[in-house]
Amino acid sequence: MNGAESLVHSLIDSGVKTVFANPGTSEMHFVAALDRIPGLRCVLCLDEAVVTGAADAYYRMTGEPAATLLHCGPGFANGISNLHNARRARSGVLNIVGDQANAHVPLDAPLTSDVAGLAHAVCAHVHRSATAADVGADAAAALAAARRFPGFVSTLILPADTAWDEGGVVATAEPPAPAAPADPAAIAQAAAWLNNGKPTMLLVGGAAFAEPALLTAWRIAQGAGAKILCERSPARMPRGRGRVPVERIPYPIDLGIAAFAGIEQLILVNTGEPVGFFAYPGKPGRLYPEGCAVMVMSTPEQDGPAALEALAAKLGTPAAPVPDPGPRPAPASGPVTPEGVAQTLAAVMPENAIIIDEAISFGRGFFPGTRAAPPHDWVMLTGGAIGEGIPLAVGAAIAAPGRRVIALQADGSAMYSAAGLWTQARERLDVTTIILANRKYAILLGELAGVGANPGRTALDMMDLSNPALDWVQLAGGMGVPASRAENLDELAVQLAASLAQPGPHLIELVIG
Ligand SMILES: Cc1ncc(C[n+]2csc(CCOP(=O)(O)OP(=O)(O)O)c2C)c(N)n1
Repeated sequence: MNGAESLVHSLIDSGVKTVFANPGTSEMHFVAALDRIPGLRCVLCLDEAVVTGAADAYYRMTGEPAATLLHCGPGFANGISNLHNARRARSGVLNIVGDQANAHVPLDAPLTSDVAGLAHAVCAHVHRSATAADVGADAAAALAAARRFPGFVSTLILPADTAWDEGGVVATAEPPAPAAPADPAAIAQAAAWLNNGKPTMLLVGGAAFAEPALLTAWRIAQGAGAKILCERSPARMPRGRGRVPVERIPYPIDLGIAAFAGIEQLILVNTGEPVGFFAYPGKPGRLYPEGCAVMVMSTPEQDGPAALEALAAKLGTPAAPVPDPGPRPAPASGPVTPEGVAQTLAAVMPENAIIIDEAISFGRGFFPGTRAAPPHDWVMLTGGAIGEGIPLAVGAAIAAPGRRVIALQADGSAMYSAAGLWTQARERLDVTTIILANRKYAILLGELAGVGANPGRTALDMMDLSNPALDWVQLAGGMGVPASRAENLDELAVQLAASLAQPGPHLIELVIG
């Protein structure tokens, strides 16, 4: 058995099921081993940002790391922005990066680069195999690192000789340890704060989004008369009918600060301190008021759901029904507005849909309008590195067959990883992408004003995508994804319903005037 074969056997024996891949010469023995040893679904992606974004979504939907196959430092670097997003989502991802054979590194051939240096920027675990005999155990260790609660990005660098040399030894990853419990003293302190009558907020994130933890958090807040908010960009949040109406920290700095106004005590549950997405001249970096007391009830690495249960028990919080969001709306009609898109979405999305949200500025109002939709999961861009929506849709559809994926996709962000549409077509994935075609970097126009910069012609041109206008119907069609264009909400409703009734991918270019 060579090193590559030991790697494939070790992955399969350790429970890995899926590889998102963009291979090169140094990975040929690994690719050949994938061929010989059945058991892994291999998904070809035509850009590494698609590979890594798909792996991120796969973890968010299954709680199990997928493997990625990346080519040398440059291939890894192409995928780094979505590994950054995966790190922010606390997703477990196992990267396998082929590299120059160990003896070839000193010759400084063209693709030789500092893979480990690049990997350390986004990974919790980085290891380079020394010999074929090490590869199996190294893979098992890297996988165990990716699975550590709540999930980490992990990289195994596989020099070509360690793949082709004989002497591979199969190894199996140790199962992950359960999440560490929160400190009982922290839970007691949170209970005391919620009982002392001061204005208090629960800020919830990460693992505490899992049902029923979010319901428990909401019940606690209702019972104690506290406010509740969730982190700005949830990795995955259960939403729709029967789910609790928890709002996100707003993106614009002034709204973010306003959301915390008057709060004197802030309790963090599986999330960090709330801070501005960026610094703005003359504005605070932290969103909560000066003098507000802050405590960590559970860190993102601790068992937030159990901590919330313990807190509810300590407080004697009664069960509370989830508020009725009212009747499911009918599809909206007329000119395109964010509220209208949300209404149409709520009207036509199927039960148990997965919503991918890289809607950027246009999507800020989508939460309230989708409360009366059937139960669904909402998956967001977590790390602010745009260009993950289309890859997330790929990974979610592969992770959750039978569930419809609807991607709300801003046009500028879509261009970074549009190649993912090809994988959607090739794998016949049930994904409907709605391109929000405002033909500009609208969010940056707001940011220009926000930082107090001068909006001259050159600056405005840097945010204009209308010259030439992108033709998404042709772009999608050229990659095998059937597409249509909607100019108003009536056309959106018809095209969306038609796409949901058919298997396979579809793209709707929604023109925003
Ligand atoms: C990887 C990366 N590159 C650049 C940026 C800076 N950036 C933030 S938003 C944005 C434009 C987004 O435009 P679009 O996706 O069309 O959404 P809209 O602003 O129109 O809502 C850019 C370029 C970023 N956040 N991440």
